[in-house]
Formats: sequence, C-alpha cells, structure tokens
Amino acid sequence: MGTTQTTASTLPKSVDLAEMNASFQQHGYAVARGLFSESEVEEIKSTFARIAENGPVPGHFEPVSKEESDGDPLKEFPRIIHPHRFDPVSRRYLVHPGVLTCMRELLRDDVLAANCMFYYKPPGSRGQAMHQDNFYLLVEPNTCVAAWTAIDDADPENGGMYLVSDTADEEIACPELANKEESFTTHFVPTPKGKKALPCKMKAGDTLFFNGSSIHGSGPNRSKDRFRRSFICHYVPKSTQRISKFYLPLLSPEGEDVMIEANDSGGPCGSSLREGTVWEGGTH
Ligand SMILES: O=C(O)CCC(=O)C(=O)O
Repeated sequence: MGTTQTTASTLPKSVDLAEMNASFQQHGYAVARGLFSESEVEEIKSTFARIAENGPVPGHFEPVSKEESDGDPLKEFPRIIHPHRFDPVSRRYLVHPGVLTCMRELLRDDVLAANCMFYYKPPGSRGQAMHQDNFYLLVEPNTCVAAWTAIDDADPENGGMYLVSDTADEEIACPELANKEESFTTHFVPTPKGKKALPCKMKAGDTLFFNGSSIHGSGPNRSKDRFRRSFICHYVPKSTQRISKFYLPLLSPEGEDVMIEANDSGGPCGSSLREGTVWEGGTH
C-alpha cells in the first residue's frame, strides 16, 4: 500500500460510496464494509502485537505488567495514542487510500489527517462513555470525522461501538462525569431525549465513519476471550483553520507534515476545566 490515490471505482465492491454518503449526510455516520483487506488487517494486527511486546513508548503507550495492573486489563493493554509519530506502519495506514477516498466524498473537500490510535480492548476491560470527538479536537470552522476500523469482529458483547444517529447537528456539550465502573474515560455526554444509542456490529476490516459532533462510545468488553482491537483515525477538511495543538502537525495525503493555527479556546467548558482531573483519560 502506498499513498497513491484510490478512486471510487477502485474501492472494494462491498463499499457503496453513494449509499454511504446518503447515510452520512442524513444520519451523521456510514459504514464501509471490507474497506481494509484481510492482509491489511493482518499487517495492522501484527504491527501492534509487536509494539505491545516491545513495551513502553513514553507519552504514547505506557503499559504495566499483569502483576502491577490491579486486575485492570487496560493497564496491561492501554490504548496507543498517536502511533503515527513513532511507527511508520501506522503513519502509512493513517493515509490509507480507501479511507481518504471515502473521506473526500463525505467531507466534500480535500482532507488532512489529524491522528490515529490503537485500542486493544482485552476481555474484561471497561468501555469509553458516550462523548463527542470535536470536544477534544476543537476543529474550526467545521468539525473532524472519525474512521474507526475494526481489527477484530466487534459487537456489544466484546465492547463494540454505539452511535446515536442524527446527532451530527448537536452542539458540542461540556461533558458530565462518567460511571467509573463502566468507562475508562471520565467524560459522559447524555443521549438527547427521543434518541437512542444504536450498536454498530462490525466485521474485521469494516470502517465506521462518523461526524465529530455525533454522540458515540462503547461499553465494557464482557466476553471471556475476545479482544476488540480497533485502529481509529480522525480527519479534517483541508479548509480547516484551527485545531487543538495536541493534533499538530497534521498529515497530508502524501505523508507530509502540515502546520495550521492551534486552537487554544478551551471549547465549551472553558480552558480552566481542561487542566483538572476531570480530563484524566479523556483526550483522544
Ligand atoms: O473504540 C472505542 O471503544 C471507543 C472509541 C471512541 O469512541 C473514539 O475513539 O472516539
């Protein structure tokens, strides 16, 4: 895989771009089935297995041994933040041509990549309470869009994603506190009255695209032995003027660093709250 442009006609046959676009514009999300090939899924899986074996990468991945984990599987297998800053395979997949083709269609603009993350989500781990991504990315004047790729099959039992349809036009809320028993992050955005969080069943290689204002999250992995690994990336329209400095530099489709203005406005809670413990585990 390189950074050569995939066009709509070279996407896998399982991906219907027109249908995705209609769903995304109407409901705020869309799924591209089988966007990543089996060999791509395997390469991502083996890359992150190797990173886990090699141990800590300060500031990105700071696991502890099973003995030191206090029985919390997420301490042993924490999510990896910004792996594209130290791992060339992640950097390459952050500009996956199929993802970029879908993104350009959904955003109706050229795009830049903001970040990627990898979640291992082993059996027994907590989920991530409902939230809105643009609270963290602070993209202006529009918003970010996530591309969440399943590396294992994902469903409600092993902590698959939930998304509240038709929330892409919601204001970004200042979050409430999440239930610590169920969520490893501290933020919680309630589902608006009359709306419902819907489970997104995914097969390995499927990618869920969703708007940065859409309310989404996941429950605990209650399975006995099924990891729920996922490769999660965020993108912004090329016309973006500002973003939280945590995501700078952005990455162009050709793999070049791109600097834009940092947004230090603090978002809907104001900047003082951003310093407090309420933020623990709450960044993207
Ligand atoms: O993968 C998950 O469990 C939650 C991920 C998520 O909500 C996010 O990356 O914004």
